[in-house]
Formats: sequence, C-alpha cells, structure tokens
Amino acid sequence: QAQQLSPAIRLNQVGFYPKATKIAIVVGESPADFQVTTPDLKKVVFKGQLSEPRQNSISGKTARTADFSALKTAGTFVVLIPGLGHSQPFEIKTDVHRAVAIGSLKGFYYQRVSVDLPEKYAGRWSRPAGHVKEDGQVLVHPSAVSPGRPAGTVLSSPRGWYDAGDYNKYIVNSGITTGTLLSLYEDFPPFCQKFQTNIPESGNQLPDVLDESLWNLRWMLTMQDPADGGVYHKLTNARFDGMVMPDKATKERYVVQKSVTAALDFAAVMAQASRIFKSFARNLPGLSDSCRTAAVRAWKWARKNPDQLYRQNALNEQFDPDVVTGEYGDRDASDEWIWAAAELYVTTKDDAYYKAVNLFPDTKMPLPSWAQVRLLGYYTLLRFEKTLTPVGKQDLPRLKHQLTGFADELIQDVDKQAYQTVMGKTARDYIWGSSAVAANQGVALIQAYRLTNDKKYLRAALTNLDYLLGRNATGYCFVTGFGDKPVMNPHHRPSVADGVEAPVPGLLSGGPNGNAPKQDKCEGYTATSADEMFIDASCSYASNEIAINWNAPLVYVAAALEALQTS
Ligand code: 9MR
Repeated sequence: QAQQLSPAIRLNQVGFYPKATKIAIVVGESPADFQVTTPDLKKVVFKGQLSEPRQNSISGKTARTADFSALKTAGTFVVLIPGLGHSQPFEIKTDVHRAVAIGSLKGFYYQRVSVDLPEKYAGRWSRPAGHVKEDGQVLVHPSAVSPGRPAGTVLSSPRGWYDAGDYNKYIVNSGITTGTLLSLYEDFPPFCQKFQTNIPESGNQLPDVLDESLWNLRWMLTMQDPADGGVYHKLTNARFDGMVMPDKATKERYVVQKSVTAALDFAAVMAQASRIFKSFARNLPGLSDSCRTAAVRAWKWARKNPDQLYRQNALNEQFDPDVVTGEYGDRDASDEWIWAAAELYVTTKDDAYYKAVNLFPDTKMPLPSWAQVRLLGYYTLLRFEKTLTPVGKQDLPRLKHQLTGFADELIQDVDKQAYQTVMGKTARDYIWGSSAVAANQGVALIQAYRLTNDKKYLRAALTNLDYLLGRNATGYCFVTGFGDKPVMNPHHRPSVADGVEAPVPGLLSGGPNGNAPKQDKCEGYTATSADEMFIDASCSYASNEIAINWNAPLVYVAAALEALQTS
C-alpha cells in the first residue's frame, strides 16, 4: 500500500542526539504500530507501539507518543505508521543541532544595517546596504531635542540590526538580544571560540558571536546623548516602511525621546560588554573602558529621570511628526533596574549598585522577555557567584533556591502534556512571539543545569528545541531554512521583497498566538485553539514575524545544547 507524508506525525525535523530522548507525537486516530525506517521506507530499523492517547488540554485533540529513544544508530530516518503515513525525515547524529546554532547566529548577519551583504557571505540573499542615511542624516525628533542637540541637529547612528520584519532599531529590544548573545559567550567561551558563521570578521581574534554582537553594540553606543548620558528609546521612521528591500527604504530616520527603560537596558549591556571586551583589549583598545563609562553615565541619567517611561501616545499628542512604529512601551522599570544594577555590580564590584536597588522585591521568577529582564540580572549574579563581594554572596542561597524552584516548576507535568514539551503547558504560553517563550524557558533550564549539574534540566530544555523544530501543534519548523516543513512566508521585508523564493535563513518565526487574528487581521486563520493559531503568511505579523529578541535565545539554546551534548 502506498505510504504518504502524514501531517499528523510531528517531530523535530532536524533530528536527535544518539543518546537523547527521541519522540514523535501522533495527533488523532492512528493504528498503534509504528516503525522507524530509512527515508525510502525500505529498511526498518526500529519497531514500537504508540502510547495510550492523552488529551491536549488546549485544543482537546488526542495525542499519542511514538518513543524510539532506544534507537541510537546514526543515520537519516522517518517514522512510519503503516496505514497512516510517514513523518518528515530527520537525522540521528552527534552535533545534530550544530547547523541550527550556526544558522540562527548567522540570521543576525542578514539583519545588519549599513553594509552590503555580498554573495560570499549571504549567498542567494546577497543585497546592497540599507538605510545609508543613518550615516550622518539622522534627525532629532522634537521629542528628543536637548540643549546639546537642538532642533535641526543631524547625527550619525549607523550599524546595528534591524529589529524584526520591520527596519527600525529599538534600544530596549536590542538590549535583551545583545545581553543574551553576550551571555552565551560568558557561559560557553571555549565553544564560542569554535563557533564560525562565515561572516566578514570570521577568522579574526574574536569569536563570531562577539563580532556579531559588536555590530549592534557599536550602534547602541551612538544612541547615548553625549551631553547628559541619556539614551534615545529608538531610531525609527515615523511610519513603517513598505514591503521593500532595505536600500529602497529611504524615509527620514529619527532618534526619539530618551527613556529610563532604554537607559537601563543600555547600562546593563554596556556593563556586560565592558567585562567581556577587557580580555580583548589588544584587538579593541579602549572599547572596554568606553563601554563602562557609557554604562555608568546611562545609569546616572536613569537615577535622575526614573519616571521617564516611553509612552508613544503621549508623545504623539505633544510632537510632530507622529511616530507609529513599535513602541516597546513598558510601564514598569523595576526589572530593568535589577538587570542594570546586577551587571554594573558584577563588572565594577562596587556594592553601591547592589544596594541601590531592591534586587529581590519578591520571590517571583518572571520568564524573560523584552519587557521583563529581571532574570538576566539573576543569571549574571549566579554566573559570577565566586567573584561577588560579601554583600552579594549573602543572597546567593535564596537566589539558587529560586532558580531551581522555577526550573522545577517548568519541568513539572511535562509527561502529561500533549507534545511532551515544557512549552505549552498552558494556553498563556501562546502570546505574540511565543517561540521566544519556548526559547527563554530553555535558557532558564540551562541556567538551572549549570547550577546543579542535573541533566533533567537539559533534557527538558531539549524538549523545547524539539518544539521549535517541529514537535508542535502546527507541524511547522519555526526556523527558516531548517527541516522539511519550515515557515516559508515570514513577515520579513527582505524575504518578501528579494524575489528569492526561500526566505532569509536562520530566522525564528514568532509562532502561535491566541490573539493573532485580532491583532494583525490577516486573513486565513482557521484554528480554534491558541496552540494552532498561526499562519505561514507574510501578512501575519502577530504570528509569523521574525525578531532579534526571539532569535537570540534560540541561538543560546541550540549552541548551549551543542556545547553540552546532552544525553
Ligand atoms: O514583540 C513585541 C510584542 O511583545 C508586542 O505584543 C507587539 C505589539 O506591541 O510588538 C512586538 O514587537 C514588535 C515591535 O513593536 C516592532 N518590530 C517588530 C516586533 C515583533 O513583532
């Protein structure tokens, strides 16, 4: 009987480590016997039975597990259920996520502003530099004028990465993104040394993850007003560009109002960068000191302007032109204070930073996102636990307790979940950018592993990488360019406008979002549950955009799992 690809079989389309857990999820009615075969279906290498059905608590659908963990042979295979069909092919091998780790870091290269992407590095997605006006022609928006930079001032603020599918650059979102990439370096320095992405800087003295981060860090430095140390909230058009290539997007660029969240995220990243680049002083003379000075000045500005939150509506009532691009409008800066204080404290060893802020306002462990950066500070305190002063050391026991408690909560009841992943135990995980919920849960679990050496946390982190690469309720691999059913039509201007069928590779789609139909009003949603509320259409910016703050934790998780080679 002819066997065909069955959309009901969901698995990590990239593959599995030989010693790791290997499962596929089968949705709905199915015969119970499954096999693992070669892709031509001719050679059976494993036989098993599906588990008892479980109910998906979000959609109500039934799910059964095909567990073939006992298969440890390297090769390319499919899961075959005679009478139902077969899965996409996948590999079993060591280093199986290496290409995803490299590809998702390379994704940042494709987001670079101000530089041509030649074929040598960008292949089919080669393109001319975008937004070259940022070199010398950035306007100071009326909301941002200051004594040192009166109306009519023009500035230079080139480089950085485009935020997402749009072409603007936002300090808050750049902050968590760059912090996450720099943390990968701090957590796994020897691995990062070997981690090559074929960028123009590959082969220099710095690991590529630092070269890539520097592209954005240098832009961030230009966003600080030299007169007072304040940091502009974003560099943006007044309105979003059309679906055109970067070099065809030539609208005026503005720096807008300074904000306390931008200043604190900036301070945190600069403090972290300062300690990292200290060891590269021969290659980058002065950079470490410049970052440290920038961090301290931004912190001081924030101390003087603690109430200056970015409120786009209020700004538009007062100034022209109206600015209607992404807001990143956070109403609560207490977590940004914690992150900045922790980074400055660890870099300077000055207790004043530690004491300036209530680092433990409660026992909550909120999952990181652009609007919630408390845990980034906690990760740093733990990462440098041995070097802390007595003041910081005294809080370590409670911090460790909180982090392992959080990780234990994440791994609880994963076996009862339809897809056997940490991601998606509740419909609340399916927000705008849900892929970053999965990835940031993975980062938290890896931090817990680093603290305890308990592999259960690593195995749990791997379930979320499996989720992102295909074991989910949509059946898509959410990383462009990977797997047999990757997203093909992300909301990403270059991918739409470049005339190349395949989207720019290595970019993480936002993923299912229960509220997406109301938010982007794109046509074509047919799902009735949050875990499936996704369409692979470029109009769907609420479920299928890409963004740097989603890519960074993917890079972290894929690279960390590679570095640790889980079993
Ligand atoms: O990631 C952001 C998400 O949390 C918000 O709900 C959403 C609406 O405000 O905005 C998202 O960020 C977008 C930003 O505002 C502009 N660039 C694209 C970002 C990803 O969609």
